[in-house]
Amino acid sequence: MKVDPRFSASIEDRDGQKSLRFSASAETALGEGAAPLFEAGFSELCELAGTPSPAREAFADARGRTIFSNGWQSWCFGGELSAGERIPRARIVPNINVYTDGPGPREARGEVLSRFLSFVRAGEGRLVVASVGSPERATPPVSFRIDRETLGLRAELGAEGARFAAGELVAEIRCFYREGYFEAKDALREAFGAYGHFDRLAFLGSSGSLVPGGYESWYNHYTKIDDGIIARDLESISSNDNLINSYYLRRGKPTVFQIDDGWERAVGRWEPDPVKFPRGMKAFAEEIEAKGMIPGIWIAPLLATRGCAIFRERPEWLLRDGLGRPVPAGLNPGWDGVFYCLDISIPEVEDYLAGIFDTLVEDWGYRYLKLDFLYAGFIEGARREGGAAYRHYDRLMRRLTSRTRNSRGLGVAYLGCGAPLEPSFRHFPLMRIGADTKEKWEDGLLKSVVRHQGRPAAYANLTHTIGRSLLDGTVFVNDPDVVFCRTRRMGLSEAEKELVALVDLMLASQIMFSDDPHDYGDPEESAFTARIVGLFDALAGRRYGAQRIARDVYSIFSENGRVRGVANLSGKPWKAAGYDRSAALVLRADAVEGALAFRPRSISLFET
Ligand code: 9PG
Repeated sequence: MKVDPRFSASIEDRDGQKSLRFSASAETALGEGAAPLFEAGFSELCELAGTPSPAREAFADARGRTIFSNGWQSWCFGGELSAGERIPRARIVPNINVYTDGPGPREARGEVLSRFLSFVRAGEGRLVVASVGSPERATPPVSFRIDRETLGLRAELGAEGARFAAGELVAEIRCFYREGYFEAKDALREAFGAYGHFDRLAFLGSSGSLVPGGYESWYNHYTKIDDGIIARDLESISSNDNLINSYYLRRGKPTVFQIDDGWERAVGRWEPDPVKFPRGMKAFAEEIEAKGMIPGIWIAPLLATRGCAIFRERPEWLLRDGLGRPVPAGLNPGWDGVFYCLDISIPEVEDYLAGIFDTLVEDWGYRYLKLDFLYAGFIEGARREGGAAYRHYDRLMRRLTSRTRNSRGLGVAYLGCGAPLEPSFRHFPLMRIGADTKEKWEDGLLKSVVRHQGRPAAYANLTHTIGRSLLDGTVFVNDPDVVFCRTRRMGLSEAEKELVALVDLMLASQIMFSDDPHDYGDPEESAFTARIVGLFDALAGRRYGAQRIARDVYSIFSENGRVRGVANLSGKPWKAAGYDRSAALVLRADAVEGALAFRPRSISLFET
């Protein structure tokens, strides 16, 4: 192992894993760009992790192995890549890359860039590396660069502008080999066990099977919400057999009712839109609470659009480049086009945001806060107070999420979205781990022309939800985004909706929907909803895993081995033998020559 001379390394055994601890050799200031941390050959890593020799041989076959690539933030790709597969960078619309690029150089040809953690898998064997940092003090985000041919590893820190005292811990990396999906998962959970960060979500679900659920307004009304629409959805959610009422409310499970983007005057001006919400937002929180639900609200605290007051009144709060120009933080046709962000190194910005959170939680009564577009905290720019972005981000997010109970003693939860994964997990155990679901399978323009990996589309969403399932219950309580039961304003087929619902239940930990409960009740929707509730009941209470079998095809399995199946996200049937039709819980497959052909864009499950 080659360690950068600025750092010294020690290796210890912890939880049956190797813990590589790196600290600053002397007082150190990091300049521009990513700082190399260490390099190791694959055989060294295998040695460290105690990899048995048959597994090493299996890893040596480049076509039989996959490498896990974990993108920087929630909407980025996360999943296993085979030889030759790459995640494209967006083109034509450069501001799309602002969403997905993290700190440091882009992925080079011949390497897989994975943030925070990665693994190489051959068969059931996984060699895992994960940056666990320290619960005491935030450490910089770590990027792993894995040579696709040799599997050699380079790790680097995203800590531009950071200063470390002599002896200060800069990274703790865990390295282990495990055979089996659940074995790897358990080891990952132990690696992050010291954080105890799931405790703060206990009020959202009975411990053990923590599955928050509820309604959110985005994937139906989008920004076109108002007092009347929300009031109607709130009124109807408990009055018919819609999914949330059937599976959560009537059963007395904690249920969220969350108002999404569209309530605010402008993104960056966090006051109720006086035309759409003339009564303000407090009344809703009270009404939601009175109906026995947890009031939720969306906010993108770090953003500023041209239409918001900050832009005119506090121009000095905007993040600027070296020439003093505001730095674009992305592009959203639904708002003002290009938007900008705040300089979170400025203490007054922090106080201002903390004041807004006081209002949301204490004055208005919201208890489920969806903090969106958090990647903006890491955008490159000339921060007024200097220093490393990760420290400013950590300080600010710690403060904004510090209230875990309101003054009435009721629990408060925070959902991270569009958030840099490693810097966020300690503050946001509840985390969006993929692109938006969207009520259509694919977005042709964003996929093929722009090549946006985080495009809202069911296909991208499912790929990420399956791909990041190992992180669910270990690093995060994975929010897979919404499921759909509705038939109106719907571009997904019944089999696609079923695929989304079952993947979300089995491989992630939150079930939200955006259907209009007011509209509920056409026979197709009612029958589908009842069937999904039945399947949720039949499948609940077990742990599930998923593993890539081929491009866009995954095997699904329960820990006890009784449930097995195939999720086929590809556009072609997938043929496989060894499944018994008569044992099907869900069958979207046709018999062919002694095997089954699993239909495109569907899931089939069997129980023995
Ligand atoms: C509100 C929405 C919803 C949604 C969030 C987020 O990469 N993109 O182009 C992109 C744009 C918007 C977006 C996600 C990705 O949606 O995930 O749940 O809250 O904001 O504006």
